[in-house]
Formats: sequence, C-alpha cells, structure tokens
Amino acid sequence: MTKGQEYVKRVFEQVKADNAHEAEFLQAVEEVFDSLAPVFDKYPQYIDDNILERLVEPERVVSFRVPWVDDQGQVQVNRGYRVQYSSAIGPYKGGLRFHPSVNQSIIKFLGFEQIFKNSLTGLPIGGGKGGSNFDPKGKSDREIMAFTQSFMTELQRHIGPDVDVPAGDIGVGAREIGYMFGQYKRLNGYQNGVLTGKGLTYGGSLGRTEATGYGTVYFAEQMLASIGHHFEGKTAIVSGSGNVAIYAIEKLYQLGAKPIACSDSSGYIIDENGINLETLKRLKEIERERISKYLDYHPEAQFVPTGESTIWTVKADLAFPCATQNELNEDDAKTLIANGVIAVAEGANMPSTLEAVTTFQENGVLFGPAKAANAGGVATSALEMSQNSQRLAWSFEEVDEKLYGIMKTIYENAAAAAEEFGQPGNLVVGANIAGFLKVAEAMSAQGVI
Ligand code: NDP
Ligand code: 2IT
Repeated sequence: MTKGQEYVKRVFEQVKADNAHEAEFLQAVEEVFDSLAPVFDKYPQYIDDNILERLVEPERVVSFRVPWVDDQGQVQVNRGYRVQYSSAIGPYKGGLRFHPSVNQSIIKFLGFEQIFKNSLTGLPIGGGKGGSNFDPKGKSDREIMAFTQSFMTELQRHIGPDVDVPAGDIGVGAREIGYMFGQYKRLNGYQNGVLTGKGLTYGGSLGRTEATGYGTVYFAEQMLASIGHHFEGKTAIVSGSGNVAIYAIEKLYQLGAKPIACSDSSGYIIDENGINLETLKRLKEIERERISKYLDYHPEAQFVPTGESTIWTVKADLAFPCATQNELNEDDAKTLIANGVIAVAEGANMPSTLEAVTTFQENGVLFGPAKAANAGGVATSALEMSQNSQRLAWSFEEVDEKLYGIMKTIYENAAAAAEEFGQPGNLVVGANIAGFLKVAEAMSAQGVI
C-alpha cells in the first residue's frame, strides 16, 4: 500500500466507527475517499495537515423542531436540519429536501457531495444541505405554507446571503421557496440573496428552473463527443418526473434525442413515440398528479407499477437517473448494459450504488457522476446570487450560455484530473480529485480550520 492508500483507509475506518448508523453518508464518503489516495501520494503535506479528518467533519449540524397546524386543526411536528459542511471556498450553499425519508445520514451525504460539486463549478460557494422529514404529498397549499413558515422561523437564524444560502431539492420547488422567502423577509427584512430558486418577480434568475436538467444533458453531450457521438437519433430513459427529469427531457429533445421513459415513485411509463413534454409538465408542474395519469392522454403508452419491474429494463442508448439516491443497483446496471446502453449521466445525487458504478466502468459505459453531471443547478444558483448582488437580471440566453460553459469546463477539468492521476476516462476519480484539490488548498491557506 502507498502512504496515500494507508492514510485514506485509516481515516475511513475512523469515519465508519464515528458514524456507524449513517449508511448513505458512509457510501458518499467511501466513493470520494476511494479516488483520493494518489492525491495524498503527490501532496503528502495534506496527510501531515490531517486534511481529510477535518473535511469529513461538518463545521456545524443543526437539527430543530418544526411544529405546525394541519387543515384538521391538529398540531403536527417534524424534524428540520441544516448541515453547514464546509465554508472553505465560500458561504455554505445547497438545497433543502422535504421527503419522509430525510434523516441526518441523508442530509450529511448530500452536504458532503455538495462540497466537491460546488468546488467543481469554479464559483465561490461552500457546501451545505438541509431539509425535513415532512411529506409534501397530498398536503394542501395552506398546510405547505404553515409548515414552510414554521421551518423558516427556525432556519432563519442560521442563514444569510453571505453565510448560508439554501435552495430547492426533492419536494422543494418554486412554491416552497416563495413561502420561505416571504417568511424570512417578515423576520429579517428584504435580503434577496438569502435563497436561490426564487420566482422571477422577486429576484429569481431566468434559467434556474431548467439548469440542473439542462446541465446534465450538456455534460452528457461532452461525454458523447469524447467518443465521436452526439444525441441525434438516440433514445433515452430518464427516471423521475420532477424538476431535474423534466428539463433533462426538454434538453434531450432540443439536441435531437428521443426520451421514451420516465417515472415517479408509483411506477414508470414507456412511450415509444417519445414522452409528450407538454402533458408531462401539466401533470407534474401544475396538477401534481401521479405518472399513470399520462395514459389518459396517451393511451398508446404503457404504465408499469413499482415492484413489477424497474425503468432500467427499458431498452435505450442513454440513461439519466434523475429521481433519488440508490435508485440504480448492480443488477439494473447489468440489464442496461445487456440492452446496449452507451452512456449514463446522473441528474440525481448518488442514484447509482457503488457496485453499479463499477459495473458501468468495467464494461466501457461512459459514466458521468452526480457531483459533476448535476452541478448545473447549484452553479446557476450561484449566478442568481451574482445577479442579486449586482441588482441586475440577466437574459435567459446569457444564463444558459454561462451554464453551458460551466458544464463544459467541469467535464474538461474532471477528464484532465483523471488523466493526470493515472485513470484516463474515469470521471468519478477525476471529479473527486478536481473538486477536492481546490478545497484542500483553500483549507491549507486558511490555517487550522
Ligand atoms: P422533485 O421533487 O422535483 O422530483 C423528484 C422526483 O423523483 C419525483 O418524480 C419523485 O417521485 C421521484 N422520487 C423521489 N424520491 C423517490 C423515491 N424514494 N423513490 C422513487 N422515486 C422518487 O426533485 P428534483 O427533481 O429537484 O430532484 C431529483 C434529484 O436531483 C434528487 O436526487 C436531487 O437531490 C437531485 N438534484 C436536484 C437539483 C435541483 O436543482 N433541483 C440539483 C442537483 C441535484 P414522487 O413524486 O412519486 O415522489
Ligand atoms: O443538489 C443540488 O445541487 C441542489 N439541490 C441544488 C442546490 C442549490 O443551491 O441550487
């Protein structure tokens, strides 16, 4: 074993002992640590500085009670979180997730990923994440408002435009950001840089809604170009049917591909004619319906309920997991490969298990890891912060052009780091190393922090 390998192994054993019950967090840490040994062999001073031990410990973990009253007049209580992971390169930045599965392990895995993702964007943003085990499904607008106002009443004491800037994630979109912004303003006065993903009438950026999905497809375009391919004539599977999935589908169409399947937690649909984007947007963005409703408008499509088979059994050239963590396992990877998949780009955070990633890589499938491929969302959030500071609003084209440039640069930097550290083509290793190096250098420069 090299010194770097010994160091990474030793720290990971300690992280496991200290966080034994946090499976998702340990999975995210393992994926990053697995890439970093050659960095420590090249820069042994980072071993002497105990850089990993420091980086893996969040600067701050806040957990709080969120009491609210439902439409029946019953008092409900949920648990809220904000993990302020690393401010080495900028204020904490990262989304808020409202989903019943949210716990400290999930928020810490997302916050840890966010450090490297945000570093890769090239913009001055640190890593953070938050959320609640609140389940927005089936709740009235009034209940959503009651919950989000209570959530922000506590969260507001921990955030600020130069301190920590939350945004959306699963279960948190324009409506939730709007209510939270309103509540923050009542308590602290107007500070438009405190949240991103805001509505266009009160400081939001054109292109933020589209950014994560578009960015993932721009990243995949770079991956395909590296082997002389393009989207024209290719079919795609996109899991999920939320913000990321919808705008990945939109950009795939614009670049000449045909998305034929998408999903929600109830099941998946296949439409060999291509998913009708207008129907999908109406069902998901306006009516908040289940995906099977799609068949009411397109009876030629098929619906397969969850439990029968997964969306990864659909034959297609490209796969974009855009729903949630660990939605694609080793068996799914093998099925995709048997069906001839060429490229996989992760719109969601950690959607592929560690075994699935290895399976793709060992079988020559182009693989774009989440922290690189889905960084367009947070990058555009940082562009929203810039516009807020300038008191300007850029055009859609200006934002989209910047997003495209950022995704291309992330691809190039990840590919170059993979090459430099002896694993050409391995974008997992490349993204982890490129993201890490900037944070490590910033931490070293700032002393023992
Ligand atoms: P949305 O809430 O808009 O959509 C989430 C979609 O994923 C829904 O279709 C949902 O189905 C499905 N889904 C969520 N949880 C599960 C689950 N446990 N099992 C099956 N399906 C599930 O969220 P986003 O589109 O914003 O986020 C999707 C992914 O992208 C997440 O991993 C998020 O962290 C990541 N991401 C988001 C960014 C953003 O800017 N929004 C930026 C970067 C990454 P259902 O409605 O049935 O629950
Ligand atoms: O996972 C992510 O990068 C996000 N949910 C977006 C975070 C942000 O601050 O825009």
